[in-house]
Amino acid sequence: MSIMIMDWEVILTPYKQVVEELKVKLRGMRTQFEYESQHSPIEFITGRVKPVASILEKAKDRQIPLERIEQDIQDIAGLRIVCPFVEDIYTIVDLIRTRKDLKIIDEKDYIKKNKDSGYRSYHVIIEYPVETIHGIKMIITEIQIRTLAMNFWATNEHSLNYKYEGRIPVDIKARLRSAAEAAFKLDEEMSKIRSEVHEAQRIFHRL
Ligand code: 0O2
Ligand code: 0O2
Repeated sequence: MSIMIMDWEVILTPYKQVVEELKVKLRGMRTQFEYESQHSPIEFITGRVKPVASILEKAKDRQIPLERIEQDIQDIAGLRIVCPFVEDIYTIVDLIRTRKDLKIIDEKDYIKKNKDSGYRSYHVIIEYPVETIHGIKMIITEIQIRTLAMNFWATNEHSLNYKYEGRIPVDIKARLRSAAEAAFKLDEEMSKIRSEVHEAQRIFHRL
């Protein structure tokens, strides 16, 4: 039996660097919008490196061998962009697609098709080149893009999952699914109000 000893500090250092670099770069987008546009499609940006215990748990659950962790667990480095409106999410995804400093390797639209839990977000999986003392290392990173309402739901559901150790009772699960729908209706209604107000303003300025 071979025992693999992982030096997590060494493995995770480039991931920490990627999260820090991307936080600066994506927050730069937010600042630019604030100066150049009447509406900023970004409310806030967070990022984290997955804790070692969560990496090991995910690897165990999905039967990922330790030597495949860096390829098969795609959210060791994670960034989150939180937007005011649903349409802002697609504006941000389009902007990410035009960037030359990263390569998109997968996209998951859990907004058009939400997860069974009720979860909604847009996930972009990228490859990002980071300079290390051994040369360039390509790091797989997950960028989650969601509205404030989706984020409110996801953080609450996430902490309930933690509380119930992944076994949320069925009645609570059903209520969470309907809460997710209510959150999405709120998103849709706020978008409608916003576009109607914009239209009214346009007509007013033409008069
Ligand atoms: P919980 O409830 O355990 O998630 P900053 O000062 O903003 O530069 P900071 O404060 O160290 O940096 O971290 P940041 O960027 O504000 O992010 C903090 C919280 O967001 C952490 O939660 C992260 O777990 C969570 N988070 C951010 N981005 C992601 C992501 O892409 N994926 C996941 N899964 N989580 C993310 P807490 O505070 O530890 O609480
Ligand atoms: P944490 O604690 O957030 O770091 P797949 O193999 O594609 O089915 P995978 O690779 O896990 O699954 O990717 P997925 O499901 O597209 O996205 C993974 C991350 O999305 C999760 O990370 C969560 O952050 C978030 N997520 C996905 N589904 C849900 C959900 O139902 N509720 C909430 N609150 N978040 C969700 P982790 O690893 O679960 O953990």
